[in-house]
Amino acid sequence: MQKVFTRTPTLKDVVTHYCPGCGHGIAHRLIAEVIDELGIHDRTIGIAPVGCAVLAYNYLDVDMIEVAHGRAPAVATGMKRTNPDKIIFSYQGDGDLAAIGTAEIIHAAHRAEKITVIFINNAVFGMTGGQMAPTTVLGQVTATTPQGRTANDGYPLQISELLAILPGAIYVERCALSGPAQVRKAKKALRHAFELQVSSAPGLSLVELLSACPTYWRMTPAEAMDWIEKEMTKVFPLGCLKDTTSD
Ligand SMILES: Cc1ncc(C[n+]2csc(CCOP(=O)(O)OP(=O)(O)O)c2C)c(N)n1
Ligand code: SF4
Ligand SMILES: [Mg+2]
Repeated sequence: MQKVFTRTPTLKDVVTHYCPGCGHGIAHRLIAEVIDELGIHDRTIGIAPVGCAVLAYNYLDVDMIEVAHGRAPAVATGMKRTNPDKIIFSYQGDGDLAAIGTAEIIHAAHRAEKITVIFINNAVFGMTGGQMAPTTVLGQVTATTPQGRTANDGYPLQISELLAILPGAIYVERCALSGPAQVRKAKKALRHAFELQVSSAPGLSLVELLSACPTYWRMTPAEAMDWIEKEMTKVFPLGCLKDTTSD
């Protein structure tokens, strides 16, 4: 019998702790596929975040380290500068990257660090119980905005747009893990981001992935996918915000 589908080797054959319908598992699989397709398994080092993906090193079969909340771009800077032949990626949630770690990501991009950043935007602090994140959309009910977020709580932070204006950010794209067509686009974007680092492109690449958190959105997995496409993309439009490497 001919084998037509198999687990990509960099994705470990283990049960994950993620809730049903969570986007983290999809993101992990895409990253693993890209690493295997590019043949960079032996020289890739990942940085796991503080957040629901804190155990990412249990699922991705590459060298990985865990760093303090939000500090991944600073640690990635040191790793890449001392090991320029390695492929360094950080994996960060919106609480990690767009709240406590805002300074680190902005300055890493500003310094044009040659790293790849994967930014999982699920519009909440998942790990700590679904509190409002900087990316929570107006009207969204969270543990800390029980009546829905208002402008008084701050407007949703569009961090990819902010980063795209920095010369040191050479590639910034926003995709969504909301269905097969969007997942395929997300994989293409992740592949491009890793390829840029493989080719020693002179700056930082970031792929933002709109990602479901059915548990704290209080939705079924199917409703959560729908909500990404109908509501989240109004605030976080999909597409390539910047690619200095394309014609
Ligand atoms: C220095 C520090 N401050 C706060 C926390 C508590 N904390 C743990 S995870 C987290 C937010 C995680 O949210 P996000 O990065 O969006 O990841 P998600 O769980 O949604 O994937 C916070 C505030 C911490 N662990 N360390
Ligand atoms: S709480 Fe949300 S982000 Fe965390 S594992 Fe569950 S669905 Fe995923
Ligand atoms: Mg989050």
